[in-house]
Amino acid sequence: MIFSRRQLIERGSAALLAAGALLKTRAGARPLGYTPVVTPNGSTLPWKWENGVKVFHLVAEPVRREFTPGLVVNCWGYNGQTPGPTIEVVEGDRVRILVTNKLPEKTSVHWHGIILPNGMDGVTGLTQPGIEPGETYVYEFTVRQHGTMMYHPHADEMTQIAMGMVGFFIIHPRQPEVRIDRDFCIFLGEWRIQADTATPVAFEMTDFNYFTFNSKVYPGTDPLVVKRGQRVRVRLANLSMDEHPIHLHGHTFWITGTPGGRIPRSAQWPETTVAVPVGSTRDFEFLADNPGDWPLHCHKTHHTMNGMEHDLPNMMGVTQKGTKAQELLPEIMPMGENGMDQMSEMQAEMTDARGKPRQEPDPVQGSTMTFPPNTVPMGSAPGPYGTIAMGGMFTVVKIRDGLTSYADPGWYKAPKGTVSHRVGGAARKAAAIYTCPMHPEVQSDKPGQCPKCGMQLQP
Ligand SMILES: [Cu+2]
Repeated sequence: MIFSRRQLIERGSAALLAAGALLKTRAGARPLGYTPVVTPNGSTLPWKWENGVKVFHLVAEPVRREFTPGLVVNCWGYNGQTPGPTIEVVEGDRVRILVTNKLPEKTSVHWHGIILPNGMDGVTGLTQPGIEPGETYVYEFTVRQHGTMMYHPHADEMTQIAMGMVGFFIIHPRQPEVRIDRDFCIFLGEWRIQADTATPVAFEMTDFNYFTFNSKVYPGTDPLVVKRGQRVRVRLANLSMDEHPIHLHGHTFWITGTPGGRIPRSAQWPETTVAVPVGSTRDFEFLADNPGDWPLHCHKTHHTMNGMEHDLPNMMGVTQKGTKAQELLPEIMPMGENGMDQMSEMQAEMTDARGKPRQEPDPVQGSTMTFPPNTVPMGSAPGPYGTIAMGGMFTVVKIRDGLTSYADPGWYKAPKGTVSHRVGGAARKAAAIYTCPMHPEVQSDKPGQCPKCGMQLQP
């Protein structure tokens, strides 16, 4: 029997189908040829081969996302997540992406940064009709470039992006220039969520109060766990309303990529902070040769705080007892008299060991202070040396010797003699007056608890 070339190919694929379940469900069944990207607090979208095409399925839908223990937010996203799962392909791949709309309004998906036929660009009204609730549309194109791209709706953009509808579209080069051991991607986001509510104010333009890495705020953000000596890439994407300068401690990195692809080596530059412009992505790479717990965070200081309100009087250096604010809002503490530290220490007392805010009184600690529902501290995470007064866009890159897994290894144990420590006398405490942060009229010359609310008195 003689087969034509075409028949052979068809027979070949039929034979493959028999054993096909494996290939279809496990995309990793053939060698990937790249280090898969890790999406902290997220995942990668599975795909299946169909006659040489990588087929993906995105479902646009409402999503409930716990930004950190104690704060659950009504978002919109894809496949139960915000950001949507990361799409990961290789330069030259033919991709088909089915998009099903389970939102209450029409949507579309724009493949941000990708060069494709005009009709696949996903702009509602311009290049296609909107995908109505209940409908499924198909996008298909061949990727002819590499880089860190994004996907997002081009339909009611203000609402849908503000509600969390963003995702990474990573295209690996066919022939990588460097070998990367750990490749992370982090989507930057900002939200306005009023105290005691769970739905973001989608029309907020400037005054955001939660700033997220992959729709999580610290301490809810996963650490980036790395073995000493590994080459690390971090890909950052920004579809928020502000630029975010993301800073890494303990290392110099090189800015190596944009949605336009890899920056030629001669044009890469060393940095410690990378400004990620709105509507773009930035990749940076470094050699993880310095073990420790190294912060990776936005350097806009308000972007590492949770639930901050700004429409308040300046209380810095002001005795709060007897002020109008105290009179009008007896339960609200606008800001510590000596800075915010007082506030984080106070809020730390109101959280459990995991940094989760207490919504019930704590009889053990004797405190009756609790957080309003669905509200978290501005920054009061438990750290190895006390309270870490950070929230928002903050995580820790944990670089270690001798790791056998990428599970959180706990806090860094610094070698003896390498930690900053006190020299000279003890802290000023002699003439301290102890007051209740919530009831400044309560004053004592020794530590204790406020008879009104049970809070620990502060010096
Ligand atoms: Cu920022």
